[in-house]
Amino acid sequence: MSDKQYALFEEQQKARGIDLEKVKNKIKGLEVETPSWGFGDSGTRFKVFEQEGIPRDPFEKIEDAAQVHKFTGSSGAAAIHIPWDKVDDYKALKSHAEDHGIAIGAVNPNVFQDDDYKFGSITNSDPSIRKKAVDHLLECVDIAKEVDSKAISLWFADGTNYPGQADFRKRKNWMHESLQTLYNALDEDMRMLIEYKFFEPAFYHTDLADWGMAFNMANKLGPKADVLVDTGHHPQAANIEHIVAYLLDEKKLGGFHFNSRKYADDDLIVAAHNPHEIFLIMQQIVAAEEDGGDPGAARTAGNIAYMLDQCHNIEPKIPAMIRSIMNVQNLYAKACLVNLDELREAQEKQDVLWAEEVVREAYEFDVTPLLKAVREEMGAAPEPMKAYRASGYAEKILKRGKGGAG
Ligand code: AOS
Ligand code: ZN
Ligand code: ZN
Ligand code: ZN
Repeated sequence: MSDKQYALFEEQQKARGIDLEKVKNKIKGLEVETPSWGFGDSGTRFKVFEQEGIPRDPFEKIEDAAQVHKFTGSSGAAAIHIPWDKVDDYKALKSHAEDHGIAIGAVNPNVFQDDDYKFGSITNSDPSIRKKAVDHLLECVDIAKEVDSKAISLWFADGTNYPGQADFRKRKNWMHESLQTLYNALDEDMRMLIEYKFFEPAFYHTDLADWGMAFNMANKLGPKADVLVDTGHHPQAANIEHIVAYLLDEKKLGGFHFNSRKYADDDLIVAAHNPHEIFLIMQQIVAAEEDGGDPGAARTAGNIAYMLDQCHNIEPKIPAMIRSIMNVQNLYAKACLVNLDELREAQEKQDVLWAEEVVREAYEFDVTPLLKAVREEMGAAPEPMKAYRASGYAEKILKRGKGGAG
């Protein structure tokens, strides 16, 4: 049955001038990292509901992340968060990941959970606290080198709650100084991804509030620094695909934290609420990839670190990750179906409705047969959610009990 559906789909796309083999290869090349912290117990400031079967340590988090890869074939790395994932032997963690068929992805320093960081970490007016934070960043670079990760992923809670509380300009300079120290410690083939967020936990100002500030910082630091776009970190109605296109053109788009939100930084399953937005983001990426020959050409998909950053506080973690990966693939696949020649022509003719239609047409295709075919060819499960459900893994991990790692 699936063969028949795929044959029909193939015929339909051929007639539109779409090279499906190329599309398939692009989808196969799309890797989305899972966050180790997304497998632990998490919640809101009101309640953390403990689930049964939560990993008890970083090793078990890696095992769960490997399940996501096993069924989707597209999530070959898991990002770690230090000290949440602190272990005595990082080499052992790396080989544990490899034994389970995945790699360690981005290393995320944590400079927001100690009491010392109440008034900031790398922007704190107290030099000894800035030093403590920078030392932790440097420790994370060492860890990255040990686990052979090429990316340090940075998010800072630093900010203030009240006007007058601190000096914005001083803090900006402390931020630069601290990040420069981190930058200098990176090997040539490593990079740092700078994430921005406009509010929370600070509610008046955040030191890296938007993409412009992160971009400026990354530019000042140099080629090893890029911007990380978390889809939940913008004011409502921000045009994220425009930001993405801008950063692509500047060759400063380092990666993504994918999630969806309705109100704030809700960290829900990606595309649960914003499928069209993710599609339009992907469309900008695909278009930039295809413009590869131009001087303003974007990075290829392989150089963008696609990551999930989600907090599943009521749903089981592993299938929520699988669903998220499937949603990203679905929307990327649709983006690959935009007929770019037609789009260019419509744009040149300034035909507003035609251009809009060319983009919309791709979004409206059902890409299920295509994704099933791709997964089959990759040796993954054609229907990952069903396959995971049938695998018995969810039942097997119940023996871990409650009270797993946070
Ligand atoms: C926080 O809002 C950021 O999205 C971080 O990327 C991430 O969620 C955090 O580092 C994990 O707590
Ligand atoms: Zn994030
Ligand atoms: Zn988020
Ligand atoms: Zn966030």
